Amino acid sequence: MSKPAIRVAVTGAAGQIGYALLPRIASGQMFGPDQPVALNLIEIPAEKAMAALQGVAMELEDCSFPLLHEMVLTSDIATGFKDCDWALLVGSKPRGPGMERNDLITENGSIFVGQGKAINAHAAKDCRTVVVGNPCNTNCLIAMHNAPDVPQANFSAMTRLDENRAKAQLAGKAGSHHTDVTTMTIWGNHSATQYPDFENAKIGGRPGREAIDDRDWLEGDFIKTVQQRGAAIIKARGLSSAFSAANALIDHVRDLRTPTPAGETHSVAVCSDGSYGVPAGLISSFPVTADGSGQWTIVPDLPISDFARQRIDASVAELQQERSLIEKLLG
Ligand code: NAX
Repeated sequence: MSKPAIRVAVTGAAGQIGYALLPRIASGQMFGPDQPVALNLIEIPAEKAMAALQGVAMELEDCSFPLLHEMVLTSDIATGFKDCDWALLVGSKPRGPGMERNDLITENGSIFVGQGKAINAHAAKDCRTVVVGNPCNTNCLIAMHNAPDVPQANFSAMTRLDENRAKAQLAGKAGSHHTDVTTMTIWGNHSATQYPDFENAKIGGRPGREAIDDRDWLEGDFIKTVQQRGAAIIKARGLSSAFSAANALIDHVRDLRTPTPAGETHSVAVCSDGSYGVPAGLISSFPVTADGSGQWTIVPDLPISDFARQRIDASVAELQQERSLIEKLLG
């Protein structure tokens, strides 16, 4: 007999990332090849967005995915989050002309108040929420605070795309394959202040800085390239990263549900417990392992050099500043 379906709510389902993400969830790449899924697809009520969502649903139907059991299309968040086991919060407003990052933070923040409350009221009791919509760390903080009945450990924000980008850069420089790069941690905020930790990364099992004997590149171009990769893609494509973001979300969810292989870690922005000097309660990216039962742990005791400390502190300071802008949304 087949397993009961996992119900997955996806906001921004008619957007670019949604378009690249949904067929991969429906074909089993996020939850496994024998796990049926039901999709709650959530969009804004605008006629254009709902029409686009209908089109996406038609395409999903036309794929005849064996694992796709049901689709609910809605702009009502109570319906959208009803009984969902996973809430993937992808949708948010893009930055408009003349809009400052701070305006974006406060404008988008209110979306996550409503979504947090709706998850609290309507989702399955053990619902897991992943925030992708930017600024994802702070939006996750807002959603988490507005869902007080859901364990804080069930909330995370996505820095896996940054990890994957960093692995590709290190592998390229070392002349290795990206699968040879392990324990590649992104610390802090999913923003241009994030710190990709080359000192604790391994390439072919060797410390990254031994495999790449070019400290200037590691401290300079490597960090800058990873931090600025999103902007470089927008410049080249005229649109922000989409299928690489969808791919990272597949990796993020799959690796939170699967036991982490010995010696490996994944970058996940989770609620800090004060580890590594990151103030408790901030949603900050850490190296994380999962045990396969839904529990995750921040990897303890990694060495943090003075160089790394300064960069982590700078990114955490940005998270604190973002938090101060939306304090009133935390309920
Ligand atoms: P798009 O503009 O293509 O799509 C966003 C969709 O969200 C639109 O269809 C819009 O109607 C919908 N939407 C807006 N507000 C909503 C709401 N309140 N409820 C439901 N739906 C809503 O953007 P896309 O390229 O798909 O990117 C989505 C988000 O991901 C953006 O905030 C973007 O900045 C963020 N990203 C985050 C990344 C990460 O690594 N964490 C990387 C990729 C991406 O930049």
